[in-house]
Amino acid sequence: MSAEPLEIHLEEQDLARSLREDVRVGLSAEPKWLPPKWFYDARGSVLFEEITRLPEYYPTRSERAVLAARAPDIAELTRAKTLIELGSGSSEKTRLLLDALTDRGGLGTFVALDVSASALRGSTARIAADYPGLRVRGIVGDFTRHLDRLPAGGRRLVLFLGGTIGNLLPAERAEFLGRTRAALESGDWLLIGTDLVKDPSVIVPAYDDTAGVTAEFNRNVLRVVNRELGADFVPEAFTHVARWDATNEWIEMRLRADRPMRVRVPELDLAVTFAQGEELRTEVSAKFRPEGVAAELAAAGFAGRAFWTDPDGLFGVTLARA
Ligand code: AVJ
Repeated sequence: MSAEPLEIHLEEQDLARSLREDVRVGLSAEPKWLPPKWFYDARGSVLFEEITRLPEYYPTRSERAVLAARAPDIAELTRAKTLIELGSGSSEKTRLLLDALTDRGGLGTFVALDVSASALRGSTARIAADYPGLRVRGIVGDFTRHLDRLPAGGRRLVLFLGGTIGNLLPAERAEFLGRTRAALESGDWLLIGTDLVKDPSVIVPAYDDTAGVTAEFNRNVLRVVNRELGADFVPEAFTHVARWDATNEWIEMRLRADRPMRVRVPELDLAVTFAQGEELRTEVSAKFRPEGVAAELAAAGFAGRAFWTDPDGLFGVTLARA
């Protein structure tokens, strides 16, 4: 079966409006920041896929190890009829679950929701080609805003993998989990991947690789703002910074201005100045403790059913019931 045409819930205009708003607010703030969602244009999505194959970037491999070992258990426990992946990207690890759920029988529909139309188009087409008989739907949308658009009914299992929940700030996480719970019915399931707190000597290189791919990924947000809003950022004049925040237990990616700069954003009628050494925060990637994950899920109305890690204990996957 071929994938159905993408359902576009994030209209181009809508996307453009939220980018403008985010850039206006973030670049006017002190300290300056931009939300990580804007990394993922076509080039950013390719760079992210490259990151997942870097020797230093353990989260993808570790999560894959958990899913490879536990997919049959997850299929058995949930008996899902509908698999919904939020922030799906390439949906590569999802195949482990698709395999287990189709082996078990009963899976009818796969739904992928992502802000990146390019990533979604590729992933839904490949999955539709490889899983004949499965209904495959791609929804271009923002998982913080479009949860109400998910298909109703049918013993649903929602996947939120990759540790992407760590890119939300604690208050945003609580809101996201609450909305996810509200979008589900009692008895539906949530499978969520969380990178775990560990020695920063392991975490920092994962966000500051020697090949410089993460640095390019980081600078890509400036290219997106240049292209979409006519800004004149010089990406090469910013140094990639990855810093572990021990208090918040998260890593931050920043872009540090190498020299004083004045950047114009014509579409916003905005000019911003950077002092030499000034840093723009582009991403927070929180790391979790098992008890913290359990508490946040419980606060949102989920009941934890299982928590698994890879053999090295780097990454956690939690199965919870609505
Ligand atoms: C989107 C959560 C999988 O925070 O680790 C990778 C994005 N940023 N390298 C993460 C990312 C820098 C990533 N996730």
